[in-house]
Amino acid sequence: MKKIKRYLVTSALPYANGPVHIGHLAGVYIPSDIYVRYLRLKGEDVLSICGSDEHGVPITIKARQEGVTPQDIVDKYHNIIKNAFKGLGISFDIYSRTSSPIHHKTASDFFLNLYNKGEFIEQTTMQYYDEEAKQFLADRYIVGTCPHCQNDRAYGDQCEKCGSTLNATDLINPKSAITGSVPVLKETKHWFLPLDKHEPFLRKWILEEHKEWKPNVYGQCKSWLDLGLQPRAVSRDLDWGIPVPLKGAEGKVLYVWFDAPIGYISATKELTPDWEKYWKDDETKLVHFIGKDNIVFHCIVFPSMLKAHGEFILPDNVPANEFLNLESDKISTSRNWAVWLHEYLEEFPGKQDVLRYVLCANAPETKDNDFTWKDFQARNNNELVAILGNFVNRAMVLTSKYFEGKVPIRGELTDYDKSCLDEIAKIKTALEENIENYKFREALKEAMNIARIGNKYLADTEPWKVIKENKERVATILNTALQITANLAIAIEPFMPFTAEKMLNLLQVTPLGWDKLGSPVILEEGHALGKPELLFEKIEDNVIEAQLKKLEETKAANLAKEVKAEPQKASISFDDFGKMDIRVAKVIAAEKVAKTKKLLKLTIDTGMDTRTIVSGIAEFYTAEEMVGKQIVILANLEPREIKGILSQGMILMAQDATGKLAVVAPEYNVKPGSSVG
Ligand code: B3M
Ligand code: ZN
Repeated sequence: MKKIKRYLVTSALPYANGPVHIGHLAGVYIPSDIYVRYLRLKGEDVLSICGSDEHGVPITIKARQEGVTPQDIVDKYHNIIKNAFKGLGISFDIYSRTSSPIHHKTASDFFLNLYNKGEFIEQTTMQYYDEEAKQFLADRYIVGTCPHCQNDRAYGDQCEKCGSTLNATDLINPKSAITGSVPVLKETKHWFLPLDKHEPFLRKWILEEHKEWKPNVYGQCKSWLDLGLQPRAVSRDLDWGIPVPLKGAEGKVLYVWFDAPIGYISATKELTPDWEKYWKDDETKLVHFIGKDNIVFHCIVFPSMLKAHGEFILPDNVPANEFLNLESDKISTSRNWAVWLHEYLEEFPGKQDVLRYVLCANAPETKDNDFTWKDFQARNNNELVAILGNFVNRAMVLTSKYFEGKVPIRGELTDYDKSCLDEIAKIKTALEENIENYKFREALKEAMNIARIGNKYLADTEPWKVIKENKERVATILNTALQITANLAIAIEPFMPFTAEKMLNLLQVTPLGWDKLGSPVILEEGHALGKPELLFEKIEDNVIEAQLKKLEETKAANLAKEVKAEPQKASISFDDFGKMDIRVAKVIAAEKVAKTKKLLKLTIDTGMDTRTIVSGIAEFYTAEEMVGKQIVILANLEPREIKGILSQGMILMAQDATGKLAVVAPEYNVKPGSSVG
């Protein structure tokens, strides 16, 4: 076994084209933060590296949609993401970005190093080109009809309707998403990393030497390797990214997946002049935390790049997680189906650890998992409040009540007291083993077991009863309970740093190192504690309902977007149109029609007369809202009786795909009776 002197821990660089959501957190950032906090507590030399991934086509698309520059987009999201991570206590040593000059230089040099060694091959391929926009089109910039399901909004790389992976040339009727024109195929030259050449090395390194990798990671690597690797382009025709540093390569940039992992190196460089120690010394353990869609890049492509370069170490492990779903649906940025971290922090102030706890307890470590708000509430109320918070609070309150808030004399421990404290020493070993093997859910369970032991200890020893006859024994009990509390404060720090800090405050001690965990004597007799305070509070039903309602609204909005407009009706003559008397009117009075849900009775001024119209809009407008509004009516519609009321005409309303109604009105007030046509 190789000796480990230091750790370099990287977390996937989030794309700066949207904020971070719970799926990212559960998959990557919470596990990596638990790991590095644990190592720091143990006094290890560790660097935690992350930053924004600011290149790639999706960012240019987003910029075009919003009518701003790609730099505007990445500036906006880089800051949102960076602040949100900080708010959740994700303790990166650096959160850098790939648009920084240091990264551009590092990535450029890396490319040149490989180029000069002849590690690339050059290939000319045919690529779609937009003659109007005078640019090559990335696959995402080509839309057309999917050859498999006939969806007419498929992209050049994928059909989102049927999920098939496509080549741009597979699309029927391809069109440029930039100008709408029909693209032409044109020759273009690119540089390729011949992964096939590195295959023998990769097979040995992964399949033989890293059998300990998680089955999902190992399995994915094996199937890639078994299929046989192909050369992969490391450049693109695009105007956003790091220019290919060669003559004659104008208009070409490094492919985002070539430059992004180099971002880990640039960020380390930016952080410390000692960066080479972390990247080039065999005694460094390099670990990449990523989501499952990044496995091939971190296990196959980046290691091939590092190997080709020759000076760098390779990752020791790549503990990728599976995906987290939200209320049984795939999390999706474009469909806004997510719980966004920056919104959570605003809506649940002071509850960072609740989210950290729930996402770790429910992390998709071995299979996809589901986040539900009900589970979030249940874990908070039944676990954090009822187990952790309850134990700590009882230990604190009883000490304050019987011993003026001072750690009481330890006295003689019974066998039972000793066995409880021994349990905690065992938990320490289990915790370490789990964390070091990237089993964070199990590790968290172990940490919580300390609180479970504490609760059971108090329930079994019943100090509130014993106090009547034997205060000395109660001193021993509470001393033991407080030692358990101190142990708990250490054990939960990697998972719930905010709570750990509060607990240190309650106990009035400075941070305790990991080596103290398992010790039966952490707090000294007579040591004065702080005032008891609750660590967690119950989350009520209405809070959860509000979150569920928000998701319902997202669903409705998505549905409205997806439903296409009704096809056009048969043509009518100009005469037919002329027969309709459409004019502006004003609502003078309105009331709900008794015993109906949908109907309002409106009294309106038509400029010609005052009349009554019954309209089915009560689900969308109240009677009060309607009074005073200008509306547009079809005045000469045959009168008819509705619920015993004679309705003379019809109000014109717009109706969207979900059935929602909106009143149609002139842009500014006009005289009632004005004709419309
Ligand atoms: N930005 C992909 C992602 O967020 C990518 C990770 C880069 S890590 C070098 O899924
Ligand atoms: Zn399709």
